[in-house]
Amino acid sequence: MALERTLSIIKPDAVAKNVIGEIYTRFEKADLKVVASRMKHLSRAEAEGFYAVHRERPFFNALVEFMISGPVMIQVLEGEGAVLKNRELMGATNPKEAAPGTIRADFADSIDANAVHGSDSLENAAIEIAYFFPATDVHAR
Ligand code: RTP
Ligand code: MG
Repeated sequence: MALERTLSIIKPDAVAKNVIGEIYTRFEKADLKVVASRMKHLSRAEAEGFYAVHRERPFFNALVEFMISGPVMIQVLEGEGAVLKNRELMGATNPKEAAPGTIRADFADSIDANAVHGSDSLENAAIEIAYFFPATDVHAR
């Protein structure tokens, strides 16, 4: 499997619950390295741009409102098969359907407040990483 990078966001609900460290520990135990990170309170325009693929979906406004409700922790994760590995660590979008032991099963409250975002493909990972980080702020190690 190839070395990949993926974009992860710890959403406002999980930041408010003070579980940034617990979630980072899961990345580390899965051999994913944090190669960039930044806490940020997204503007409405930033959140709308980030989730632009969902603009026509019925949940778009609720999603944007939630994502700007407090600061988020944004990171680039690097590792073998990082995109799929991070999605597996996250669990299903709806925490009620997330497998036991996944981040969403353990920390998420609802399909809206679901603790984490992760890129869903290598192609989207590159787009999402560039959305938040200039190349000089991502550190190979
Ligand atoms: P994310 O992009 O945040 O990592 O989540 P995801 O890939 O698992 O899910 P996605 O389909 O990309 O949806 C983005 C976020 O929109 C909310 N959502 N609500 N009510 C609904 O049916 C519904 N579907 C999606 C979720 O908060 C999801 O994380
Ligand atoms: Mg998604």
